Amino acid sequence: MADYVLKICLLGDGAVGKTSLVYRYIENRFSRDFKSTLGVNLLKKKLTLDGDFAGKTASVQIWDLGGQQAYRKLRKLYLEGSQGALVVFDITSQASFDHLDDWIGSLIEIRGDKVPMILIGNKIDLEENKVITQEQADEYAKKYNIPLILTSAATGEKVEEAFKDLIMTIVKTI
Ligand code: G3D
Ligand code: MG
Repeated sequence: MADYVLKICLLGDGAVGKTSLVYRYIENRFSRDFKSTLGVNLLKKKLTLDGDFAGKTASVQIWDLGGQQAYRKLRKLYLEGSQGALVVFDITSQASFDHLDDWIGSLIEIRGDKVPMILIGNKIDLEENKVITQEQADEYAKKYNIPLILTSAATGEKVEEAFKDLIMTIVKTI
């Protein structure tokens, strides 16, 4: 039995890379052959914590929701009981950045404004197609007072850190 049993979720538009990030974190692989998530994917990861929590174990349930509008009705169910979220946009997609308010708003509405969140700018390997600058992302993160982490599910850059940061933030609030 783990010392902590947590439930976290991934939020953000379709195609920002949510499923790829989860897959990278859990399997440490990247696959282009995924089907886009239809309903909700439920995955589990067990890990050993460090820092002040060294030696403690956590079992983390990761909820990965299809981002499409059709699943909006599922949002409430999905967000209830979430102890924290990775809120993901794609640095090559203006729309995914513009919709962050909507995702964060839904989460805050259900879980309150103290719910741990990390803003993720994914696909940093696609630097040449970047449309959202680091400054824009930083400014947005400051508005909600949440950390920003730039990741690539393709190369694996900062993916483990992103999940770990969220998990540690949650554990510290328990
Ligand atoms: P979603 O779960 O948020 O809907 P997916 O997003 O994980 O299904 O990813 C959507 C597309 O983006 C996929 O490509 C996937 O391979 C790609 N992708 C995800 N993360 C990254 C990344 O960090 N870098 C790059 N270059 N691509 C990424 P396809 O072509 O299958 O639509
Ligand atoms: Mg998906």
